[in-house]
Amino acid sequence: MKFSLKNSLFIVLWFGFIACNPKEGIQPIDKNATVQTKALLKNLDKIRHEKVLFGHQDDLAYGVNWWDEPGKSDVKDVTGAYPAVFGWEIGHIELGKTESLDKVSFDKMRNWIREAYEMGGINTISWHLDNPVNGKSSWDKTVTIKHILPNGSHHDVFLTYLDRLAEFLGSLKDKNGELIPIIFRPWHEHTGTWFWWSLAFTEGDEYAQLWKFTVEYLRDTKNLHNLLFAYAGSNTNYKDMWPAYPGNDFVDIIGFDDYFQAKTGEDRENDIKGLTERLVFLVNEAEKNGKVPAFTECGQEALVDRTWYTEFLLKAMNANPAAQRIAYVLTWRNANMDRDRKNHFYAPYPGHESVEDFNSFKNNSMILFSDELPPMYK
Ligand code: BMA
Repeated sequence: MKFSLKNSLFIVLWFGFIACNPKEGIQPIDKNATVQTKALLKNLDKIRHEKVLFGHQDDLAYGVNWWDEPGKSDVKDVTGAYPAVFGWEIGHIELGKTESLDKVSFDKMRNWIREAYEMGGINTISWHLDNPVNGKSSWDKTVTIKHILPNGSHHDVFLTYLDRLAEFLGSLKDKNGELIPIIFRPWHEHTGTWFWWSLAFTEGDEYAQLWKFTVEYLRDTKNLHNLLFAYAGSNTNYKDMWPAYPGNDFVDIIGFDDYFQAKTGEDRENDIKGLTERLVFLVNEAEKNGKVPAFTECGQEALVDRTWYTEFLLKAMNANPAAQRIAYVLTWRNANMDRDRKNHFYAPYPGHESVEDFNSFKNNSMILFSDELPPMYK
């Protein structure tokens, strides 16, 4: 092409068009998000139209019959592949402790997060933090949020908690010293009534204020640019998520958490229908707002229903094309039965009766584990 004023004007206009074109793809709420963080959101939004990524909480840290063994994972032991999404829990980071509320060493967790990232996987973090006002656990049910907001009696304690959280999030780096993208999912299940940050213990828009404060503090005060913010209610009163929504400038991913008891016959069918309905609602709302929908926590404790993965979860997703458009589904942790809780596991482990069903789930063409995951950070 000959270089002329007309041509250069054309080039300038063309690049301007690309830069401003909304079709360019979804962008994180953090304009200064790292390149990898931006790519992750874009790729999640792209892949969800064809695939659903499988995730598991604390997968590399422990399993039903093992604790802290390099390379081990219950999911990998039964399917040959690691999950695509790795969930981590950092409750007690706010207290300056070296171990989480589930007794996982934070130093080791940092390494596992790096391991997951370096195999191409996705890390998401939840935070069951203690109550900054009275020192009780997450499951304390007292009015708290208004006391930790700016001008509240315990705002300074809350800032100390956020500082410790930020230090951890900012310490998650790959071998080149670059920050690892994290889907951060604070203040979850607020539509339920079991955590102190529940909507039940707030007035007006206090919850949204807490959410916005958290985002701004981490992003703008602490300059953390490796975070995607996931906003997730619970199946309980899930529609309350929308009146409480902090707004499109403060959320990247929208989801909800949902757990299922083993049931039979019509009750089971109704539960499946209910899940499809909630997923469809979630996906439609997320899409209307230009956000990525995800099934941020789920499972059936101890997999009493041996075909839960294919006959329940997959069936509920396959019942409606909208329900299939979630980016990932994360099942909860496989607690170690000697050191922690017994029968508190959500993925099968070697010898469990649902191994075969779980492998059929993995082999479904819609479901992706780490072995089939395309590059998510480019
Ligand atoms: C809960 C249970 C608890 C755990 C908490 C945070 O749902 O698994 O045992 O302490 O999550 O991981």
